[in-house]
Amino acid sequence: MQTQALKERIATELSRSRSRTALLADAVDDGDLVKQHSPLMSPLVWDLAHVGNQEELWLVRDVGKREPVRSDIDELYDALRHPRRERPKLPLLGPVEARGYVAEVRRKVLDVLDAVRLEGDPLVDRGFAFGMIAQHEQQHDETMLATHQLRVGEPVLSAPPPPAARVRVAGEVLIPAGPFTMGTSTEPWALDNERPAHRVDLPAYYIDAAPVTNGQYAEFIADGGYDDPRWWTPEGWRHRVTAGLAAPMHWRRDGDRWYYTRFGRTSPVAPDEPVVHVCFHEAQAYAAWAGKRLPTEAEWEKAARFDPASGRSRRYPWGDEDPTPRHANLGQRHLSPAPVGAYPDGASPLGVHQLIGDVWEWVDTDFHGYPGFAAFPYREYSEVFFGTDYKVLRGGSFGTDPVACRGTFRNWDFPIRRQIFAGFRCARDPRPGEEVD
Ligand code: AVJ
Ligand code: FE
Repeated sequence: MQTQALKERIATELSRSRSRTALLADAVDDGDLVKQHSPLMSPLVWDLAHVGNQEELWLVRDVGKREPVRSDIDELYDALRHPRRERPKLPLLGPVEARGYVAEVRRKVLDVLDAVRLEGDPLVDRGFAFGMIAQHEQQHDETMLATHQLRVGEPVLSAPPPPAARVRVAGEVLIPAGPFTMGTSTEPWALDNERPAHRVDLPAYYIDAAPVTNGQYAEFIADGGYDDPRWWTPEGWRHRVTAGLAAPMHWRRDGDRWYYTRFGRTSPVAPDEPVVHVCFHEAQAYAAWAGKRLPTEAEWEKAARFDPASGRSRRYPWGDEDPTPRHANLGQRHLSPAPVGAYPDGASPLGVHQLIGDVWEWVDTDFHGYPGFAAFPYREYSEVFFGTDYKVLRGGSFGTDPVACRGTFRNWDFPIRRQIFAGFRCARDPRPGEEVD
């Protein structure tokens, strides 16, 4: 991309992320902005100043070599120093100060962007650090949206409903055996954990054509799935018992009907929407009950990116084109997942639907670096989380912005977490005698 076009794209991405941050922050009054709505989440005003602080650290100081705006507050907004539950007790910037701070940082960043050469140094080559910061802000915007979902009170957010189903999608898709390229070494704004591209050879497997729906999940509940340890791993069952899990988060039963509350509005659970707000253990138990399993991360990515016609891995299930509203339910345009079948134009060549958008999908893989992983530009983005504590999630949700969502993008969380916009789909090995080639 020409320098000027790239700089314009960066400016657009930075301003889009800031509009969303402002919308999510301004939707509540100052009392709600500084208060903690759940021990799992930061006060919204922490996220607000934290995105400004990260922007200052990387773009004002590191890339721009400018004087700090406020070096005295770095410590307060260092996520690894203070767990979320403790953040409301910190001497945080108040609403007026936080808004003033992020605006001042942004003015300087636009000045830096004007002057910078976007090549040479890998930190700025093809605009990487700016893309990283735009994505970082959008990631926090999804976190802020999750905080809104946990907030109690009158609804303050609204959006048009997602599109209706346009095609019937059901059953499973066979992904043929063979190698594919996982990860990327070329996508300019891909983060360190998505790199490098490497070959992975997989045996044939089946994967669900769509995420598991509320209707399907309700059958698991009705069949006593939450009361039968056979479906759960020992760790999952322990958690199911101690946490008293009985249905997805935000579901409530009234007689024989299920209701959920989303962003302050209660309605009957829509049977054809992907289930959301389940933890890894619930996903794993459902899959076992259904006679299947969760896909591995490699299986998910092959289903999403492998093009059987060319043998190549593409950026998205539909090809290399950036996501548009035609392809996927992304970007907080709607405040819920769309029904299964709503995005035929976003399907993969083999007919796997809604891999991108709607709900994050739990996969049965711990968060690790790919072969040849190198932390860049800081260990604290990914590397410090590698190990067996975190499970990977793929594909983004209705709350994820397109700039922070790719066929290679990797999210991760503890397997007990449910406040994120997470669902799943199932996979399985071919059965003996089943024709797979
Ligand atoms: C990739 C969503 C797990 O929110 O914890 C934000 C992204 N990293 N600030 C998170 C992130 C630093 C991260 N996740
Ligand atoms: Fe952050």
